[in-house]
Amino acid sequence: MLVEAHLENGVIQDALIADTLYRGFEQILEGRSAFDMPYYTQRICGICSSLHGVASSFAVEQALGMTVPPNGLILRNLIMGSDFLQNHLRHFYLMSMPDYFKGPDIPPFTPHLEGDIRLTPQEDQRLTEHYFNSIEISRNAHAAFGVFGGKAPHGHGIVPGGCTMHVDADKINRYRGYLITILEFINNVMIPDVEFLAERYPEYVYLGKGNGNFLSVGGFTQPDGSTLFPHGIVLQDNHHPFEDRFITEEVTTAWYEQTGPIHPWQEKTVPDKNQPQGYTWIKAPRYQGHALEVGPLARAVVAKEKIIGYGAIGRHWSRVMEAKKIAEAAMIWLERLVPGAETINTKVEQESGMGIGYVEAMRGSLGHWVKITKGRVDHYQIITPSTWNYSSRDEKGNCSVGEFSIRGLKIEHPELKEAGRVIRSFDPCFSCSVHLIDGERLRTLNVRV
Ligand code: NFE
Repeated sequence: MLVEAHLENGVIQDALIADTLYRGFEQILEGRSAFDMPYYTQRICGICSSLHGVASSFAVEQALGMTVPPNGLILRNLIMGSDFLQNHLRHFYLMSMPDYFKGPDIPPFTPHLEGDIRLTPQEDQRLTEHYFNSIEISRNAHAAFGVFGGKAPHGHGIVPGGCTMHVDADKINRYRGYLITILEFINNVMIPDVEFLAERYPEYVYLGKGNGNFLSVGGFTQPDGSTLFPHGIVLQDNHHPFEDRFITEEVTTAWYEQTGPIHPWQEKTVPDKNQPQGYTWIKAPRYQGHALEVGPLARAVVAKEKIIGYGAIGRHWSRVMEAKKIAEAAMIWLERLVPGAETINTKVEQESGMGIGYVEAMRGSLGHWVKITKGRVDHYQIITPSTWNYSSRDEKGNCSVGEFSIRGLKIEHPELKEAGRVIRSFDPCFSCSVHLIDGERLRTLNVRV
């Protein structure tokens, strides 16, 4: 991920945020068996794998007329739930918290990002301990994923038609044992920690807010058809129902063969590194022309739940509270599993069709669109959450929420720490590093994301 920030008098005037890796999964999937989609698409990413597995399963099930038994739906929710929990624990403690406390003088805390640490040495020590405890707890979340998913990441249990794993009392108890440790940690450590940060860094509850437009496509479908996360759109405080037909993607400033704004059914993904206006591999999804924010804060806004602010720590607070909500829901899902009942139904109504799979992933709304002919994939399109949050500029010059959120930010620290704090609050999926190029002094600053 590359962030190019333009500063004047210490204030970010504008920023371009680019992804320098080409994904190419749309081409990889063409011509393959529709039933293999959860296995391929989970490889898009290691931190949100199960969500791609379930989104692709939903899409294939809709295309081929498949029905998932209640146990299968609940098992998938338990797999996705544990995947969310490992993600939220790791993102909060390992990726974001180091922006706000000083760890010991050893890797991975060195080199320290100097400046604006407002904690006492005792408080630094306490958060360092929580940092290491969170690794243990997030490992429990991955172990819970493995109970019903076979392994984590890239679980084998998720398939079109349900989940391959059988349900018995031993597995329920194993999952519950892991979940209890996670819920205790969330309640006793993680929630107090995020509230402590909000208290010590109060302006960051608001700094880095987005453009006021939010999306949730709905997530964690339950056997009665309800979803734990509702779907909807919020445009400047006005709530609207979400409709697939209003989604477009365009590539005006991305490295692809040019098309206008177009729905994913018609879209093609043809890379072209020579596009004169190109600066990134990220396309530009829009909803009725609007760039939208997705993720835990967006889900809370769409659901009309409590939030504490629209800025960087506001996002972290919503993420932590969401972890609690998911862990509590998982306790109930465990009660609803029926040992011995079927978990999968592979009966298909037809061999060809079109299907859409929507899920809420950790970072926000995820969509898969598939056209299948005689059991093989004809066309596949994927829009991931980070594509929404960090899209390229569109034909009207409108930027993503991610670029918008750091405009106007006052910078006092040489490593652009303020911008890093805001960028990381979206939990961007580009692994490794952000490279900040200081144009005046012509040096590149590498900052962990
Ligand atoms: Ni690579 Fe993912 C999530 C998906 S991309 S982490 O959450 O889909 O934003």
